[in-house]
Amino acid sequence: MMSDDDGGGDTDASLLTKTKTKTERPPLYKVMLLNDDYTPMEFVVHVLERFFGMNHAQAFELMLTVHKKGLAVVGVFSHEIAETKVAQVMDFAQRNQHPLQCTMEKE
Ligand code: TYC
Repeated sequence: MMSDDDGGGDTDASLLTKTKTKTERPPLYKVMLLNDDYTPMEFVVHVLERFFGMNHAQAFELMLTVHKKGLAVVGVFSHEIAETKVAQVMDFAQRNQHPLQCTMEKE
């Protein structure tokens, strides 16, 4: 007989695991630029324009922030995009023989 069924569907905790209904957003990563004593300011400005879509004024301002504070977040992205940005900046700096460092960190 079905007399002890509460009619509520999948409610027997001893047999079923609750279905996860929350949609978790993927983690975001901060991409940061680090200051150094050798990379020319104009090169950093160019990097910010080229890889982070900034206009000249925005790029110049952020470059100065890194120069004065030691580092700054230049953007927040998904893991894959952040990795690509870091690789592009590091490759471009290396090819131009500048010690510019770019890193990523989970937000
Ligand atoms: N400090 C460098 C200079 O005086 C400029 C610079 C800015 C370098 C930002 C790196 O991420 C950086 N030439």
